[in-house]
This record gives sequence, C-alpha cells and structure tokens, in this order.
Amino acid sequence: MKQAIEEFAIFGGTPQFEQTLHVGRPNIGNRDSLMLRIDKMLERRWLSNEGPFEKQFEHEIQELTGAKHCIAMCNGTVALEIAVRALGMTGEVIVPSFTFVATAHCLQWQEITPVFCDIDPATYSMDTTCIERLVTPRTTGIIGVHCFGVPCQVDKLQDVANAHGLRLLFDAAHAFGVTHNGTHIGNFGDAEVFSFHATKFINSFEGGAIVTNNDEEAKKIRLMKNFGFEGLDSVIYLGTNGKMNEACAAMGLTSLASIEEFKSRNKTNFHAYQSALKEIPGCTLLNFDESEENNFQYVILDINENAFGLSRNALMKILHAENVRARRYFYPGAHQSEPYRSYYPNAELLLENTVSAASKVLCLPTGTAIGQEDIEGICTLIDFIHNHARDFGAEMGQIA
Ligand code: T4K
Repeated sequence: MKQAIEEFAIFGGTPQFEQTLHVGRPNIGNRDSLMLRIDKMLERRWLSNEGPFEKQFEHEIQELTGAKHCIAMCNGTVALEIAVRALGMTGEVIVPSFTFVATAHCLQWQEITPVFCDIDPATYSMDTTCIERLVTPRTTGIIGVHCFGVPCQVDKLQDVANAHGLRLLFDAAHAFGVTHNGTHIGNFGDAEVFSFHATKFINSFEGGAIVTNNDEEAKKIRLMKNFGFEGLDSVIYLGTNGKMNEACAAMGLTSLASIEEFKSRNKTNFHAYQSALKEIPGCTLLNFDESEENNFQYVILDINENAFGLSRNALMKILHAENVRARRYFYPGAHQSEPYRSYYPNAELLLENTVSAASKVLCLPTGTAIGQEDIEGICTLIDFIHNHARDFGAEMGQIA
C-alpha cells in the first residue's frame, strides 16, 4: 500500500492494482457445462425460437421463483417494452428516475410519458408517499424498481395501484433470487421483469424474462415476443422479436446451476466490505434484510462528503486511476438524461432525494471475479484517502 499521496496514480504514480477491478465483471459458472451445451445446440441445429434450452431456462425460473409463467426474452429492455404493452399502459406511467435509463426508455419508446417519482433515501426505491400526488387522469400504471436488489414497497404500491385502477409492473432487473416476506420476486404486481445481462447476478450473455401469475397476460406476452405467431402461418397479434436464442439460454442454464456459489461469494464479499468500511467516517453501505434471500450483487457505498472529507466524484477519480472501476449508478438520474432532460427541464424540483443519491452513490466491484485480497486493498485505499482527504483535495484542486 502506498504511504504518501504523491505515489498515487492520479499524481503520476503506478496504479495500486495491476489488473483493473471492474464493477460488472460477469459470473461465468462451469465452463465445461457451457461448452457441452453449446456443442449440443450445434449438433441438433436448433439455435433459436422455442428451443429446448430456452424452454428449460423458463421452466427452471418458474421452479425457482414459484411464479406460474416465465417468458424468456432477448434482453431486459425488450422484456420491459413488451410487458408495458401487454399490460395496456398508455398516457402516463409513474417511475423512479433513480434507475437505469431503460426503465424510462421502455415507456418513451412507445410514446408513453414517464412521470418521475422521488425515492426513499434509505432504500433508493420509490417513495410511496409521493406517488398519489403524481396520479392524473392520464395515468395508467406504475413501474416499481427493486433497486440494487432491495425489494421496493410492493404492498404499498399495490394499494395505490388498486385505489386508482392502475397496472403495476416491477423492473426486477437487479432482484433475481431475492425474496420479499419469504416470497420470491417474480410474484408481485401484474408482472415482473428480470435482466440476465452479462453484468447481472445470473447472466445469459444478454437476456431477460417476464414473469407473471396471470394466464391471459402470459399468453399475450408469448405471442408478442414472436411476431404474434400462433402456429406456422397464422399471425393473430401485433408482435416483435423478443426471442432468446439457444446460446444465451445455454449460458443462462449454466449460470443458474451456480446460483448458490454466486450468492455465497457475493455475500462473503459484501460482509468483507461491511466490516472494513464501517469505521470510516462518511462511508455507509446499503444494507440487505438478511432474514430474506438476497443476491448481494451490488455493493453500494454512500459517501457523505463532509464526514469523508472528499466528494464521491473525487473519490471515484482516485479509485479509477488506481484501476478500481467503481461506477456511479445511477448518475445523473433518468430525468437528467435525454430526451427527458429536454422534455422536463425542471423535473429535479420534485426529485430532491434522487438528486442527492445520484451525487453520493458509488457502486464497488464484487462478484466471483473479485477476491478477498482485492476487497481488503480497495478498503485500505478508501481509508487512506479519507485520512489524507485534505491533501488530496488540495493537490487535486491544483491538477483539475
Ligand atoms: N432495468 C434496470 C434497473 C437495469 O439496471 C437494467 C440494466 C435494465 C432495466 C435493462 O436490462 P438489459 O436490457 O440490460 O438486460 C450496465 C448494463 O449494460 C445494464 O444491463 C445494467 N442494467 C446497468 C445497471 O449496467 P453499463 O452502461 O454500466 O454497462 P457496461 O457495458 O459499461 O458494463 C458495466 C461494467 O461491466 C463495465 O465497466 C465492465 C464490466 N463488464 C461488462 C460487460 C458487458 C465486463 O467486465 N464484461 C462484460 O462482458 O450498463
């Protein structure tokens, strides 16, 4: 570990880590199993469209979540778009701004207006006390996001949806394998959407799924994902191409087979960060309710600038130079991204907690590619930076 701030890479020294430690390094699982599946896929020359791996992947997700239907898709964003359409959302839909921009884009893409709701600063999920104020005669739905794998207030959201006759969809991109009151995410609202992107807890290279307990919606969604085809020649519904190919499903199955290993590695990593960072002033980690199932896929650090001595942005710059690619999820917030920034230039007036979270949160590397030594190194770095915050601040001011 470096002993003086002049040795830091941001001031021209060598980075602490030779190999870059990324947020979002994929969990791979058993490579031999994956290769065997790919081989089998090639042998049977069935590469897409309701292939056996896709069906098995859907079946295993149903089994794991306990939900009645799972429809696998090419990615989480298309799954969200199809779910929004299948649920008949139009006009305005209430969503958080503190989320990946796909949550808003899946609406705007279909000319539905996302109406941004503020978050609860303790969980980063939608603040249910604000929602009622945002309901207008044009509102048709709510999309709740289980941000960073912490379930949002599903019961309260369902109450608001029931009171106003709104559809309720959950963007569960971060919450695969998570439970709320002992029930798996995938069983709430009218439908829930998972992402199996490379960076997710369970990945299928690219992929997603809609999970629902509603038979009618499931039937519609299945048609929509395959151009509306029923049988060989008959198109009975408006649809698109949302199909998951067999190579992706093979990766999804391989990833699912290692779910317990991924969970346990993530949990160990989370606890290592928790114990190493707890004494550092200004550093607070997002906690999980450990009486429930969690995937611990995101390690979320909240930096209180006054107590830490430096801003989140300054800390990130130093870490990046040292080859720790921490990420500012979700900076600057969907409302500050185009086209929303141009459409609603004053949106931030109602999004105080969102603006604050976007300026303080830093996502730290975890997953099976990150070892205990890496975490110790990262935490020692953060501690050193805090202890020399004044000097870093002065020097960085000079190089800025
Ligand atoms: N809703 C929510 C709440 C979401 O978070 C997401 C996706 C969606 C919906 C949409 O689901 P998908 O359509 O993606 O299935 C990443 C992911 O691209 C995105 O999937 C994810 N959320 C979001 C939170 O993070 P970026 O722009 O940070 O991605 P990217 O490609 O820069 O990857 C992040 C880091 O991961 C890189 O710095 C390096 C590492 N990485 C990435 C890939 C792809 C690797 O080491 N290997 C890889 O193969 O958005």
